[in-house]
Amino acid sequence: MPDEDNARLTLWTFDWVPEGPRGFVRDLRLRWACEEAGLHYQMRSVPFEDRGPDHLTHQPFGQVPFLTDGDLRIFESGACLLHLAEKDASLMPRDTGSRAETMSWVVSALNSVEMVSVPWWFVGLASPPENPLEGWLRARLDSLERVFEGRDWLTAGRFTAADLMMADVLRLPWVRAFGDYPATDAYVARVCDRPAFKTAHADQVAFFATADGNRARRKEDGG
Ligand SMILES: N[C@@H](CCC(=O)N[C@@H](CS)C(=O)NCC(=O)O)C(=O)O
Repeated sequence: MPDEDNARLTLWTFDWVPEGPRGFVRDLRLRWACEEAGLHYQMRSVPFEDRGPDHLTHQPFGQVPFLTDGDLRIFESGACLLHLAEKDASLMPRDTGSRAETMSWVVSALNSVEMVSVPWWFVGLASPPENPLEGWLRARLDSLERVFEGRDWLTAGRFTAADLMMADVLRLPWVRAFGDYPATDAYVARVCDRPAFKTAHADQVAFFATADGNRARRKEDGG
């Protein structure tokens, strides 16, 4: 939960983004994890338009999210999520086998699914007659469909950080629209129906809406 007074955990995002990505900026993964685990955190932002040296010392690619936890600095949403997950068994099971599975699925969401879905989407923006990455994405989504036909959650028989990351990668509307995947659709709907996701999503949308207001006021003031 956001807590300006007691949080040593700070999640960083941009001070503003255009309307399209709102609700999808990857700081949502970290907000969501904190909400699931009841961790106190505060939000801080770096300029979207002017990515300065201080930002680059936290995130070498000038991206978000990153976090600070006391003196500790972590970047990459996967690394940040794993750090947060270690704080609470609701996100990271304590038994060795389930921990290993949870970590495997978190990394696979990023390195086997998002690693394909993002380039596929990017190539598609140019509307080529055929997207050469379509077969690659289809193979990944077909495999996942078979997984979700057999279980409600990726590991441990319950929600973990693995589901958070996988659902966040899969919930993008253009990924959902890619094909007919009923078991995956049901999985994504199940994971995103969690109150913690809804809070994190609403908070992010509100954060950027406030940023719009602040921008408009600065413009009025001639800033
Ligand atoms: N692999 C990075 C990707 C981060 C990323 O793409 N962040 C987007 C916002 S969701 C961003 O900063 N975009 C601006 C840019 O790439 O310049 C992670 O998972 O943290």
